[in-house]
Amino acid sequence: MSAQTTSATFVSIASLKKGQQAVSEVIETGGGCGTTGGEGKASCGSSDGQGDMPAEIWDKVKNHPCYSEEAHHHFARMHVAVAPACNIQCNYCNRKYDCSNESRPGVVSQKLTPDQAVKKVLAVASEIPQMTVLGIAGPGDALANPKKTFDTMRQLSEKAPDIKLCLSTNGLALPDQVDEICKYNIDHVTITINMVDPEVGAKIYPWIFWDHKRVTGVEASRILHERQMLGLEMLTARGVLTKINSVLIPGVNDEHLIEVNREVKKRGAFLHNIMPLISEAEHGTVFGLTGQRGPTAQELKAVQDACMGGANLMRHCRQCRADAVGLLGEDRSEEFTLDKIDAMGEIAYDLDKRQAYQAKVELERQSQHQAKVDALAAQLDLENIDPDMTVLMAVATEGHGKVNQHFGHATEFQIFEVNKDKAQFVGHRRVDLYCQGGYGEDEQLPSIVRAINDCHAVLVAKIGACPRDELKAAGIEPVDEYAHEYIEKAALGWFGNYRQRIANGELRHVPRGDAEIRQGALTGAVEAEA
Ligand code: CLF
Ligand code: SF4
Repeated sequence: MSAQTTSATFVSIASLKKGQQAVSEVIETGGGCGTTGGEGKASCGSSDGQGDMPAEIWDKVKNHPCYSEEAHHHFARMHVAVAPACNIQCNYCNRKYDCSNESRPGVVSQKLTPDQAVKKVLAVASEIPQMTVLGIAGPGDALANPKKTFDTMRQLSEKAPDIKLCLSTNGLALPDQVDEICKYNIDHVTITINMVDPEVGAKIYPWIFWDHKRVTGVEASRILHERQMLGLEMLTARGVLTKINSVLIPGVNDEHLIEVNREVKKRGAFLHNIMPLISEAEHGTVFGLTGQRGPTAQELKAVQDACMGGANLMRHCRQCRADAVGLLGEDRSEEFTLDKIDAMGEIAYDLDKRQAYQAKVELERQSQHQAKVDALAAQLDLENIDPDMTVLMAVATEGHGKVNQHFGHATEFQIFEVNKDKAQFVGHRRVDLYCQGGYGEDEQLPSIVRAINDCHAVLVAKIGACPRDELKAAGIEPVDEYAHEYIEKAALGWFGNYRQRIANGELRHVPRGDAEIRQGALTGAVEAEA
């Protein structure tokens, strides 16, 4: 039976809770958020600020939108697609498929030479001063294309010294390239690690290209695994911050990712990013064609929650295109095509202007943090209300950490887990655009509801009567009273009011169901542009 057609939940939450205990028992404690990995915080350096993190580490993560959840509301990243080749095959990858409205790894509209890439970075940096990080993430493997990757990095370390350099790799070539990585001050390296057991790996990787030949089966995964672990240990020893990306494939490596989390934590990984498998037949991947499904929202969260206590978790990944530009969750790559960059003429790299802008962003970020602290302090203890009551809330935002987007303009909702002691980002949900050409598209509403069906409320800057009614009918409260407030302040404000209404007998708290993780391109957005 195809995995796509079964409704079975592969991830048993009860069994994962047992796994979590195992993680806590086995892991030796690392040094907080140091280079030796942290303690299962939701996202290192997130909304709790520097905390106990050493200053030199905080300096590396505070403006990196992937390494700090808080930073991702304010700072942008860009990728340059200079690395087309790959040295392994993953069953979830097909780099031939491209759609300009598709957001997932391996997808790219224009491949670049290093010189074109450098020009593009300088152009973007002059237009988007909050762009702080340049990453090379494919469309193949950054380190399977070492000449192109390091030529780009070398030029940028000279011409744009304030931009942090970052790369992403499957790890096969990593041990051979650690010296080059350090030579160009590439402070952030992501390794995709989906298994630590080659038997599991054989279900994900049909082959690798190693020692001038193709190796298949369990042997291929054994070699890949050993190279990944060695590369990770070498980077940790050199003080490079490492993030591990793992693709959650239901029925293949779901519970196994707890062991992956434990092993990478032991070897000094700074962050662990557990992402849902994206799998559609139209992508032409092995998993897409064989009907292997991705996880539901609850299955993803169950594995992530079970890993709390291991390496720090990243939950705000947007599974970016290899040519993405902008804040995570937005994509401005269409504004920076090669012909548009050529039309810009000579590009001036104005470091002072960039630094002045980033200082302003830092102030905004501090006021967001203070607003959250104040909102938490204002939460009341209420009689007859479970002090542990926790809800999920969806938020429409276009950045700056505020509730500042109309319901109809959202192509994703950020998901916050809220109780009286926290308002914490725990994920995002992509949705088709509701408002198309100035009109609400009611056919999109059921899919939007399914995407946020586990939420009690949705915070928006504005919402029309029709979606408002449909959301209410589905048991999700539409909330526009907190338009343009900081997200955590708004979420805690609504939650305090919600608890009060329950205490007054106006409402009954009812748990919500599961939600769908949106697969494939955002078709609504395509139609809107047509
Ligand atoms: Fe790019 Fe990756 Fe660097 Fe970030 S992305 S190379 S660490 S700058 Fe970030 Fe995008 Fe997720 Fe990657 S949201 S896919 S984790
Ligand atoms: Fe595709 Fe990356 Fe896997 Fe290579 S390592 S096959 S580029 S997903």
